[in-house]
Amino acid sequence: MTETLNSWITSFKKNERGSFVLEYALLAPLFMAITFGSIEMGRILMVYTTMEGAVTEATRIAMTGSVPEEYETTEAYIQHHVKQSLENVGVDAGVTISMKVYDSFSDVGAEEPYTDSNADLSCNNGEFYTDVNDNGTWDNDMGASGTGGEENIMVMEISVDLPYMMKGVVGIVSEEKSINLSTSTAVRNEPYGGVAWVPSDTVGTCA
Ligand SMILES: [Ca+2]
Ligand SMILES: [Ca+2]
Repeated sequence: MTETLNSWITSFKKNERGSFVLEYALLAPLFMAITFGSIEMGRILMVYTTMEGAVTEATRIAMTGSVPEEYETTEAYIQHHVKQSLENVGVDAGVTISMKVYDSFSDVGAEEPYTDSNADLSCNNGEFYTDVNDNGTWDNDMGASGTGGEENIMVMEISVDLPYMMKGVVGIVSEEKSINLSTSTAVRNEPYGGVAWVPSDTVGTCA
């Protein structure tokens, strides 16, 4: 009886080991996907936090209209600061920095006004438009490039096309090779006594 019991226990242990190996084989890929996925998520979060820090610092400088030493313009400092911050977390490509200036918050992202004579909701057919940003063409966003002058509204946007580090793991759930991260902020420049940017009232015609 004891022998039978012992042999049964031995066989149960063997089975248990076999079942452990099987379970491990099934769970290992999942466990690795979770581990590497967490590393990837951590990296994305780190880059995003860096972008937010950079946009805050860049806006803080631009708002005061001051040009930090060793730089010719505020824009040059911002470009350098943002790129340097991102390089520190391993991002040296795919970075876009956009600085746009507007006359008021309500103008942010708005199109240049035009007379829609043929009522087709697009500027065409020789219709007149106001070239607010003075670039010689009708735009669906009237923002002029740059940080503007005192009391102007400035919108700063940083976007990064970040290639996945763990493409193999991400490939299980997505075919995308990179993730697009973007952060922006809109502020009113301080009345620092400089010259304000003024919207242009030049009239153009749409083709
Ligand atoms: Ca039209
Ligand atoms: Ca324009």
